Amino acid sequence: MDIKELATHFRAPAFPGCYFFSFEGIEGAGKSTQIIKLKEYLENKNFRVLVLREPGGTVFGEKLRQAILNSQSPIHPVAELHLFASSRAQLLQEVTLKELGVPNTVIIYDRYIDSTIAYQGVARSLGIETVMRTHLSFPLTLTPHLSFYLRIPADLSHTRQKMRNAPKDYFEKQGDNFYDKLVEGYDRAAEIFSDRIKTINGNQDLELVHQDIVARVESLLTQSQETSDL
Ligand code: T5A
Repeated sequence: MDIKELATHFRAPAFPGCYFFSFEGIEGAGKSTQIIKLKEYLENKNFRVLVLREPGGTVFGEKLRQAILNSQSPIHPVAELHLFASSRAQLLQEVTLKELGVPNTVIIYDRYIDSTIAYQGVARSLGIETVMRTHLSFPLTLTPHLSFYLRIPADLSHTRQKMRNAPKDYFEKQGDNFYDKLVEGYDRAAEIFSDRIKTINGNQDLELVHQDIVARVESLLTQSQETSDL
């Protein structure tokens, strides 16, 4: 099976009137900032919005998050891959699938499988195919309806990280080359999942970023409405 064929095994959950979105990008791309703005926008349209983060979102997932991001010693890339996939499977099963059964719900993930493709698949050199194969069992085959990849260059990530002035976590300690590979990894993911992943310029005023995201969301909502009217 090649990558294109592997990609056909992944699909969005079918809960009419409910949506699953994810935000992607390197550190400082603006994911958390834009998630807050999109949540508010959708709540004003009377959606029930839940924000979940990866790794994390469940008691088990938060333990994994602490173990990875606070690690003082190197973690083998294969171990990283399986730890992130474990947190993801638990979150999908314990929270996401249940909550999407409640009408009018939108689930927003702060990072999902495209992070694993970029970080473990490309930057850690495990290969995109390896990451996709690890996700072939349900519920890991579920994908968001739309993923917003906030694209910024590596040097802007460093500038924004410095401005935040917080202690560096496990991945933030990696060098420039690592961040260039992450951008390459996300670009590859956006090519493979071109219907789902929307690349947004994250290096513009945050209101303009928000407007680009809202335009994509509105287009999906209109399309879903037209389909349900048929
Ligand atoms: N990971 C995760 C993997 O390796 N594999 C996986 O499968 C998964 C799921 C998680 C780490 O785990 C790794 C990747 C990560 O290293 P995290 O803390 O969840 O870490 O994620 P981070 O990316 O580290 O979160 P950040 O807070 O750094 O980035 P955000 O959320 O993208 O950025 P945000 O919104 O906090 O903004 C950063 C700063 O920039 C400003 C904001 O005000 C803020 O100060 N900003 C802008 N400034 C100007 N213009 C704009 N348009 C701006 N947008 C934001």
